[in-house]
Amino acid sequence: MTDINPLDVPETDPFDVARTAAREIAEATGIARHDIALTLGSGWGRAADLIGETTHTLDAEEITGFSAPALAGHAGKLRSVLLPGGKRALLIGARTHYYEGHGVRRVVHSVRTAAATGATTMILTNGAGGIRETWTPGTPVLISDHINLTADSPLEGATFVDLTDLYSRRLRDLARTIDPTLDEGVYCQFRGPHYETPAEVQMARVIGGHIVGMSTALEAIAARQAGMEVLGLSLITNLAAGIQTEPLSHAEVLDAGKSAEPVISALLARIVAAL
Ligand code: 8IG
Repeated sequence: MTDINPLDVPETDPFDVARTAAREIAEATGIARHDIALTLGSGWGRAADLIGETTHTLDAEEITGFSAPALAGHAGKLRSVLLPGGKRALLIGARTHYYEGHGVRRVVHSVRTAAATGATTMILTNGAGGIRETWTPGTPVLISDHINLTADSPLEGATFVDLTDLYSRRLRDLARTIDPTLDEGVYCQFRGPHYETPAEVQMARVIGGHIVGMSTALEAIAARQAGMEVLGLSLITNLAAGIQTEPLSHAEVLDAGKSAEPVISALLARIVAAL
């Protein structure tokens, strides 16, 4: 671990950095290969304890390319978890958001590292705002597709990657065998960190969005580039600005996440067990 993050050096290959990080994870855990990776966003953290037996917990900062957590409540830990069926999951509790301004390489480093550990399934979870009035705070929703409003991409150069069925239909169907009431919608990634104006939420609605958030779309693109199958889940912690009449507060968002956490974490654990 040096002071300079190698991802910030333009001539460094970010995939080399991810391979180095994966090697360090393998050395620190003694686990040569992980099968599944999960990024646990706000509201989903409790799933870490329900999915299986955590055999190793690492400080993400100790691993090449990862940064210190920007936000209290976003624990910067990586865990290796033994699933009941014998598979290995890498739990990423160390999300770097685009709004932190460290560049998109750092945003997707955890996904690329997960792929380099061998993971072929990437489960991306987040807390987000809902545009559909029927989604009360605490509702988990499957991501069916996304609209990337960051005007950025994790792909560099002339790298043309198809994003059809990015959020795997197979995995969405599998999730609905666990909870048939799961609804789904299109996730709009805004840059943040401000929440949207009500006018921006109306724009998102008109262009086909149902969920507004500040993560996940860029990560999903990187996961697809790495050849992983992606499952996306949003916890609706608030109705988006203007859909709900009261102003949004980060405290309320955290509260909604806390009360929904046991239910959605149990749901996620059952989905992982069915993979
Ligand atoms: I939690 O309403 C959460 N994250 N962009 N908008 C955006 N991100 C969010 C929101 C929201 N709620």
